Amino acid sequence: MCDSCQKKFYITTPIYYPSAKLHIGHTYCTVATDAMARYKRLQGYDVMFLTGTDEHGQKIEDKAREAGVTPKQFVDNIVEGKGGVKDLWKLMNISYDRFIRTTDDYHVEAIQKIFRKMYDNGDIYKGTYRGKYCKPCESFWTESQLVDGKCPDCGGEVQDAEEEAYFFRLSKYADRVRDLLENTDFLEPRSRVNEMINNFIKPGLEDLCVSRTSFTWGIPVDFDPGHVVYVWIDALFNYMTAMGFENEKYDDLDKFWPADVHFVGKEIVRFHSIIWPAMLMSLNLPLPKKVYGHGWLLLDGGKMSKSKGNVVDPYVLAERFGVDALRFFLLRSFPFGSDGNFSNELLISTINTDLANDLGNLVSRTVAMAQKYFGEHLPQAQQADEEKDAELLAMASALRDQYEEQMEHYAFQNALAEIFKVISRANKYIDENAPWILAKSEESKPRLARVLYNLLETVRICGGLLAPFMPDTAAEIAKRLGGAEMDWDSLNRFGVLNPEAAVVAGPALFPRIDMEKELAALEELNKPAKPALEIEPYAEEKVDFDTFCRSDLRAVKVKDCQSVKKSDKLLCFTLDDGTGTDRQILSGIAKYYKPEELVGKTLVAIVNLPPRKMMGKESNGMLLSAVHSEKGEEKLNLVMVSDAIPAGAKLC
Ligand code: ME8
Repeated sequence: MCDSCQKKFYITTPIYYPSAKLHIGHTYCTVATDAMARYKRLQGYDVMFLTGTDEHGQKIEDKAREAGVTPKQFVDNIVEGKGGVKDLWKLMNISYDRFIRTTDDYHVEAIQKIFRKMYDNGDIYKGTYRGKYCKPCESFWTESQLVDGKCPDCGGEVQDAEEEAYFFRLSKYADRVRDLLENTDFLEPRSRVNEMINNFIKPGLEDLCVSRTSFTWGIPVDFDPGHVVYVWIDALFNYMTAMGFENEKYDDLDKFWPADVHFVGKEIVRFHSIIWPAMLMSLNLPLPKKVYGHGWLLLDGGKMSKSKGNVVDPYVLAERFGVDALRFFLLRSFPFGSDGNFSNELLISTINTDLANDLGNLVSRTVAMAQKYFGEHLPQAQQADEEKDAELLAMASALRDQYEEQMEHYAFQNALAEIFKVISRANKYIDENAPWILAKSEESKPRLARVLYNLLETVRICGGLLAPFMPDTAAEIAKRLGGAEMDWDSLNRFGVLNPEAAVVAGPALFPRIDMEKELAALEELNKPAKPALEIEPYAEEKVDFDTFCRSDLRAVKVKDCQSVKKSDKLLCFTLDDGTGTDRQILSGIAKYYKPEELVGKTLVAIVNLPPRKMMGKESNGMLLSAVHSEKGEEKLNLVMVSDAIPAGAKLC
């Protein structure tokens, strides 16, 4: 097929906010997107699957400060570090084609150009922002949008905010956006349209505040330093900058824009179905063809968070149950457009029922019988038996079309249900035809061959259609069927499998899980880890207050820090203690810190100890640190305080 005739499909996930490690709820949307991308590839589409991370904003700036690192170091660690976002997608077999980080240079430059364009065309203007701001959601709200005075998204406290800011003329696009939502299929499922109209459009769309001055970790407005671009503008345009919009890094915009579908969680539908199209309208750009707002995975009826422990850690779940089983569970158990209640019981019972019993048994029994009764190769099968085979053959042959119908509507659960109807039918067909009885006489061997061929063909079709959900399992099934063809065109035809192909038996695809034992093991894992800390005994002797107050504790800033020659223990600090004269302190902490990582930090020193010489250098005080032991190993952390505390401030 020539390049320009090839069917193209561009799909995206939300770009994740790397403020903490991802949980199974985040994994849900990416697995769904991956299944869709693989399905389209299977159909022969040239697919672009984009994912990435949304790395700016006050929350990241705050978290980085708490962690004592720069915002970039903070996000680098969560995105690229061990056990981070990219590692998780690798583990989950996510076949993304491109990964965007909003801190990538090309994106930053493109956003500056985009902001300027909307300023130049009059859709962004300068004004004063007065309203409410929800810090965790990074969202501005008007008084009327609050629910009981709280953030309508997360229910958290909001703060008063007033400052000079840039605004986007969202109100100008209200009618066009309303028309888009009400009169097209732009937003699905339909229930989300009602939410948007009732909650946001009907109360009236106000202009949107699109810059901030109270923090710096964002993309600077290049023509007005001090302002950073509102994180949602920065984030939403990722879908286009990653294709090359306003940058030279990529050149895929003509090929892939407009996107076929953005998959997004329900709480960010507002941004994708109101703000995003309005900004594209402002720039006269084509709109994405669809936004699909999926539901949440809930835990005990509430929103999931990492703080709920290991049960929601995709690493733990994938390790215990396998990546394919986990992927399958997520899309089989919950309708994509609605919320679903996650539980370990449901996970285990889904694996046991669908995968161990139905699919696993069908594959094992079919392959084992083919091998047992005919050695490696099946003889050419005789004609199908009109009466006995008709239903299975009809179901298996029609399966691809029924599956396609569901997949085209992102109804993953229904698509899988169609496959499992055929799998159940095939298991029943084994019982009806009792191959073990047919095997008893030579006369019925041709019929036996037909029965087994029908089963192998059914397994081939089901395996092929399961591939977008469970890629490794599908590959294993193909191998067991002697390298069976599973391309799209072969999946609505019965009779493709070469009976001569050598089937290969193997271990159970999905061993049954002992529910009780597994639940107990998970519960154990989920108990808060016992503190590994071995705490020093507390001092019995009391110190009177005046004695304590005689210790002069001060905030000091590290101007320089060097290793000390011939000492593997000591670091030599040059400190600003607020007096105008540098203070030198030696500290035996070389084992715990690299000198360069301490420069710029605000530490605490006791400064009225008598001077002491070490390795020929004078030390004037002592830096405070916390020492504890963990699993027999001594750990040390310097006491670091907020950089807002000036050098020389007395601590009491
Ligand atoms: O929203 N169940 O990032 P994010 C289902 N950076 N989905 C869930 C979920 C759960 N329990 N918890 C989270 C952002 N999600 C923005 C996106 S796009 C231009 C910018 C989903 O890391 C959530 O609904 O907070 C969202 O779609 C996605 O995870 C990323 O959330």
